[in-house]
Amino acid sequence: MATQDELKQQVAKAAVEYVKGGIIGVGTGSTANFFIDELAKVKSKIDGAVASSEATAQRLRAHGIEVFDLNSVDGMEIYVDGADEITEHMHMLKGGGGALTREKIVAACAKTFICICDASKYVPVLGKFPLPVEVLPMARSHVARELTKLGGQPKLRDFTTDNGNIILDVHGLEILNPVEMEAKINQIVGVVTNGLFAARPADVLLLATPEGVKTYK
Ligand code: ABF
Repeated sequence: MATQDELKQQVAKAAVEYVKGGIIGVGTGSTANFFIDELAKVKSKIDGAVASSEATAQRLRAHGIEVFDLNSVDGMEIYVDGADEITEHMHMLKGGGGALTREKIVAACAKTFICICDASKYVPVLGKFPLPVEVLPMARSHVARELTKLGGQPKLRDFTTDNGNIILDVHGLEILNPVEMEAKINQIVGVVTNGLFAARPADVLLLATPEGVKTYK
C-alpha cells in the first residue's frame, strides 16, 4: 500500500506530462513541492515558472528554475497546485498553507488549472477543512463578526501571509453553494481573498488513489 507521500509523488509525476514548455504557474504545499521536484527533471523544456509563494519561489530557484514576476509574463498555459478539499464539480477549498491569495492570482492568469491531490482530498461537500480567509489586519474583528453571521466560527491563525496580512480559519461551515459563498465572503470589507476556488474551478483533477492516478476533466 502506497504511503500518502508516495501518492503525492505519483500525482506530481502525472502532472509533468502536461508540461509542454513556456512558463509554468506553480502552487504551494507538499504536493506542489513534489511537482517542483519532478519539474526540475524536465527544466530544459521550459522557460521558467511563476510562483504562488516565497517558499515555492525558493524551491524552484534551488532547482535552477528561473522564477518570473507575474507582471512580466503574458499568461501561462498551465497552473499546477494542490488543494485541501475538492469536489466532483472541481470546486476547491485551498489556503491551508496560507498562500491562497497569490495562488488565486496566478491561477487566474493560467489557461488550465491542474489540481493535484491524493484521494483523501476528494470530498462530497466542502467545509470540513476550515476555510482560510486572508484579511487586512485592521479589519480582523469586523470580518470575524461577519463570518460568524454566515454560520462559521473564525479562528485567528498564528501566521502572517507573504502579503503581510492575517488569516482567519473558518470552522463549522457546510458549503453547499461554493460559488455563492465565495462571492459573499469576498464582499466583506477588509477581506483580501477567501480559500474557495469555485468561480474559477479546476479544469483537470489528477487524483492519486491506491489504484493509480485518476484523471477528471
Ligand atoms: C496549497 O497547498 C494550498 O492551497 C493548500 O492549502 C495546500 C495543500 O497542501 P498539501 O499538498 O501539502 O496537502 O495548494
